Amino acid sequence: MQKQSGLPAGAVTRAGLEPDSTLTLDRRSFLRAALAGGAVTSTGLASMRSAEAGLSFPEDRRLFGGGGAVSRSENDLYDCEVEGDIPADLDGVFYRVGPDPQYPKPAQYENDIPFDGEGHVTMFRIKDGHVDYRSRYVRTQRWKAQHAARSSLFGMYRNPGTDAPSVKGLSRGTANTQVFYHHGKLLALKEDSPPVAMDPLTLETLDDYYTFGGGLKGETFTAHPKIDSHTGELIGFGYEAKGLLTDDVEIISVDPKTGKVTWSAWIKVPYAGMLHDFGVTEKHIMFLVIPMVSSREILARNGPHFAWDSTLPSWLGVMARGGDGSDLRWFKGKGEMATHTMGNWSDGSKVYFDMDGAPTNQFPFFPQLHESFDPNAASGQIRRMRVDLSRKQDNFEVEILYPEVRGVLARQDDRYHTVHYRFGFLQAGRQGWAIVDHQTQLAKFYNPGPDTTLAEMCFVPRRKDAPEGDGYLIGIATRLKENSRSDLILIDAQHPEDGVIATVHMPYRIPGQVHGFWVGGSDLPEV
Ligand code: V55
Ligand code: FE
Repeated sequence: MQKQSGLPAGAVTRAGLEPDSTLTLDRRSFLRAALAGGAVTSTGLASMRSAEAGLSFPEDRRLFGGGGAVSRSENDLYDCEVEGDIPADLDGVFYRVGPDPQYPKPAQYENDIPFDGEGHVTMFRIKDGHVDYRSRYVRTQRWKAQHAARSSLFGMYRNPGTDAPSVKGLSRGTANTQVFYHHGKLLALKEDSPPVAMDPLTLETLDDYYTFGGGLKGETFTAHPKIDSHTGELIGFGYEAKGLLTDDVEIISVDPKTGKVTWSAWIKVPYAGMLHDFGVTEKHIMFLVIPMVSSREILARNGPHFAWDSTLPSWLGVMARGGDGSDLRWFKGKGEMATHTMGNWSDGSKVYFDMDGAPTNQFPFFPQLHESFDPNAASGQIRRMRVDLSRKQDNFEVEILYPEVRGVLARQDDRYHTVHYRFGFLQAGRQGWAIVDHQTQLAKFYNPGPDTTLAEMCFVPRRKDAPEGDGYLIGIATRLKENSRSDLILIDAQHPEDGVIATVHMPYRIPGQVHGFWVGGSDLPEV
């Protein structure tokens, strides 16, 4: 029954552990986020905020900032404690970033959502079996203004109408979603604003409004750029790129040596919906527009930027790379959710686009316009979208892969962003980290046990030229029975069931994470 995999017999575990697994953030932080949006009166919220009253966050800090709670502490830890053996030839940096609220919000915005905290970057430099840790807030324009004022000045998530008048004209970007390394710069990203460039070794902020030397013309840039698997170019885009609520999308390619923009195009989307991630193949660019929408009316409620409108369809757009976007075609689909690209490729006129997603909204803190949030329908699965550009086709097709694997935050071996790929990775809630193999069509898991939650993992190639999927998964484990202390763990991506190879034992809880990124040592600048 076991299919030929080239892997040792018995190394494969079938999926099928827990059908109802977790959602995008862990369920507890979701519940707290939901609570924070309701009429909470008992948790000290009434006593927080305002400079003259002294600085005070909500009593339960997890109400604020989601799964990562509030850290605010920038640390250096030279030569971390390591249990087990870090492979002697493992050389690189594991970067991660997440929202870490700098100041409590004023009373009228205390139900702001976890996605709005200020970006706090952490890095683990791994070399010769040693690990050095560093964390720094990104010095965004927003961070600097609030630092000087010693208070929150920006209101609700991506709703500038809620800001203090004094910050008009400053970038609202929090740089809290992903860190990405290209042309020698560490880019801290939030999709409502341009990148913030940081020094990859010191984490010093170098440019709080980085436009690739003026090549990025729009006002926004995605948290999920891609690397061309052949040329090393970065391909990225920005939505609402001509300003709040605009239906304009800018797409750019960036040279890996010079950092200059080598190609750009502008397109229009069917409606202003969340475009969190996208697809780039050798030949095509794909956008999935989902009914997570914004509008003047939604913003006028002084809530977060987005709301879920179940009456709208989804639209999959496919265009050629390198052109002017005039060939863009839109294919219609059910109004469903998809957040992160696992992988994608073009095969002649056919394009394949794998994302994690669900039949409905997966973010309970974004209001729904027509019905209440359904946590069961929000459980994530891997969805393969398909169109054949040679056909007269109006709709795109969707297939659910590995239906028993439930999770979010899909990743792959980052060396395969634009080409046919074999291995995908998923943060699969109580199932642990899932590794899916599209060749054998089997899933394997690393399950840390009941007292630990796992953040998103990154794939680390065993060597720069190792075959696809041959390497490690690296990421943060949160020890729930140890006051949520953090460990960095390393497992073999082909043998997750063997357990951890090495644990970097942190003496405290480190800042929360949305996404992480691995950079090999030979790609880093010389010290
Ligand atoms: C996402 C995360 C964001 C955001 C928009 O995971 C979408 C999806 C951490 O911020 O602003
Ligand atoms: Fe993301």
